[in-house]
Amino acid sequence: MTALEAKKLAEDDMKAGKTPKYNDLRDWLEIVDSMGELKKVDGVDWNLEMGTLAEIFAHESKDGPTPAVLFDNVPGYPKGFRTLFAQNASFKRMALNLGLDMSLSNLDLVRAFRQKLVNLEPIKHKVVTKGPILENVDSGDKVDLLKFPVPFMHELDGGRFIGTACLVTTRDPDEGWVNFGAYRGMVHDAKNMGLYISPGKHGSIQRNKYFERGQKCPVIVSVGQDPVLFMVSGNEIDYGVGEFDYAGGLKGAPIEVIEGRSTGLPFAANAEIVIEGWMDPNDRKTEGPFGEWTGYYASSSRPEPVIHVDNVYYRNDPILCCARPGRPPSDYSIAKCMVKASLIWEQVEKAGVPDVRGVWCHEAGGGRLLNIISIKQRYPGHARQAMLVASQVHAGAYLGRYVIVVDEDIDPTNTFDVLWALSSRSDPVESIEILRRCWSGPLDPRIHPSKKGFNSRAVIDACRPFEWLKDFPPVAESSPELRQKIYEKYKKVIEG
Ligand SMILES: Cc1cc2nc3c(=O)[nH]c(=O)nc-3n(C[C@H](O)[C@H](O)[C@H](O)COP(=O)(O)O)c2cc1C
Ligand SMILES: [Mn+2]
Repeated sequence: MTALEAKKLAEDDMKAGKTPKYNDLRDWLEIVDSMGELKKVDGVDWNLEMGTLAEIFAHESKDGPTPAVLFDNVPGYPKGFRTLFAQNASFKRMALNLGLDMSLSNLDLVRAFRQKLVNLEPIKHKVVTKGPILENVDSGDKVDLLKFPVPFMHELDGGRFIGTACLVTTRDPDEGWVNFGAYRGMVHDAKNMGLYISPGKHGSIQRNKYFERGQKCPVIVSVGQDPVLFMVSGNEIDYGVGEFDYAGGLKGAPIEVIEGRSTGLPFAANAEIVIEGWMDPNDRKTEGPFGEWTGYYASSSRPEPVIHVDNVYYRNDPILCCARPGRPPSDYSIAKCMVKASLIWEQVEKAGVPDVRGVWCHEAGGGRLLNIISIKQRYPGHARQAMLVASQVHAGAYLGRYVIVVDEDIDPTNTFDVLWALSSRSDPVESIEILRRCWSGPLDPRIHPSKKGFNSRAVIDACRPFEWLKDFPPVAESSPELRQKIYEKYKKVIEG
C-alpha cells in the first residue's frame, strides 16, 4: 500500500469513528496531521529554539491539546533531517498508539487501557534481515552523531541530548532477556555519547552485571521509532518482561527487528535512527545537567558511562524523536500520567486488591510524585492496603511522594474533588502513614545531594472511615433524580 492509500484508509476509518491502524512513524504522522494535531515548522534552530518553541506549545496551547511538532529545514542541516517533539502529548494520540477509542479521555481512557492490559499477552518479536532502517549505515570513521539536528534544549543544559524519546536496549548477560528503557543520552562528540540511568532501572541492573565482571556492555539506542515503543520504553514494565514483546502484545503483532552488526542486539526494522556501540566499565565522562521531569535540575552532572559508537543506522530523511522534559506540563507528562495510572491499577489488582475504581497520577507530580487511587471500600483495612500497595508496585515505587486513596464517588482525575475528599474525609493524625527509606534517586529535588537515593512517602487515607461509612455525614447535594427532574423542567433557563 502506498503512503497516500494508507492515509485515505486512515481518514475513512476516522470518519466512521474507528481508530486507524498505522505501520510506522511515517504513517502515524500522516494520521496525526489529518487529526489536526501536527504542527510542521520550518527553519527553527537546534540551539535553544526547538526546545523553547516546544515549551511554548505545551504551556500555551489554549484551544486543544499540545500538538506534535515536526521541525524541518533546520539551519545547517539538509532538508528532510527532521526532529519530532511532543509526539504523545494528547489523549487522542495515545488512543491512536494503543488502538483504543479516540473519543476517550481522562479516566475513561485509563479504564480502557487497563482493560486491555488485563488480557495482554506479550508477542515474541520477529527477527528479519531487511527494513527501511538499513537504508543508510555509517560505521567506524563515518560515524557522526551530529549529522542529525540534535537539540540543545534549555539554557542550563550541559550539552546536546540525542537520547530523550529513546529506547536504550541491553541484554541481561545471565538471563538473556532484552530490556529497553528511555534513559537520557548526551552527545560528547561525533563518536561518543553519555548515558544516564538511575539506580534500580533495568538497564542499570543489566549494565552492572557486565561491569562487575570487567566486561564491556553492548547497547543499542534507538532515537526515532513508532510512538508506542517510546510509550513502553518510558514506563515501568515488570522485571524480566522484554519490552519488544510487550509492545508486540499491545500492537497485536510481533515487532519486526533487525540484529545489530556489532552487538547482535535488536532494533525495529522500521525505526528512523539507531545507534549501536559498547560501554567500557573503565570509561566515564561528565554527563548532564539536563532538565528533568520533576521540573528541576536535581541530578546535576557527574561521571557516567560512555557509549563508543560503532554504527549508526538511519532511514532516508530521518526523524529524530525528542521529548522535552522540564517543569510540567512537559512533552510527555500527560502520556506518563495516563500510562502510569493504567499500569498501577493493573499491578495493584494483580497484587490482590479488590474493587479499584480508578487511578490517576497527577501531571503536576510528573506522573510519579502525586498519585490517587479510588476504591469501593469492602472491609476494614481495605483503604490502607490499596494505598500502601499503590505506593510500592513497580509502576508506582520509583520517586513517589504522596499517594491518596479516595472513595468510589471521587473521580481521581478531578483535582477539585480529590482535594475536597482530602479536606473533608481525612484526619491527619489517623489518616497519614509515613514510609521511610523508599526508592528514590538523584533526580529528587527535595532530597539533599548528600542523602539522595532514599526518600519518604506520605500515604493518605481520604476515604470515609470504614466503620463509620453508613453514618458518615451525608453529602449536601441534590439527588441525581431531583437534579435530572429540575434540569428537564428548566432546560431553557440552564441552556440559555
Ligand atoms: C522522556 C523520558 C526520559 C527519561 N529519562 C530517564 C533517564 O535519563 N534515566 C532514567 O533512569 N530514567 C529515565 N526515564 C524513566 C525510565 O524510562 C522509566 O523508568 C522506564 O520504566 C525505565 O525502563 P525499565 O523499567 O526497563 O528500567 C525517562 C522516561 C521518559 C519518558
Ligand atoms: Mn524493563
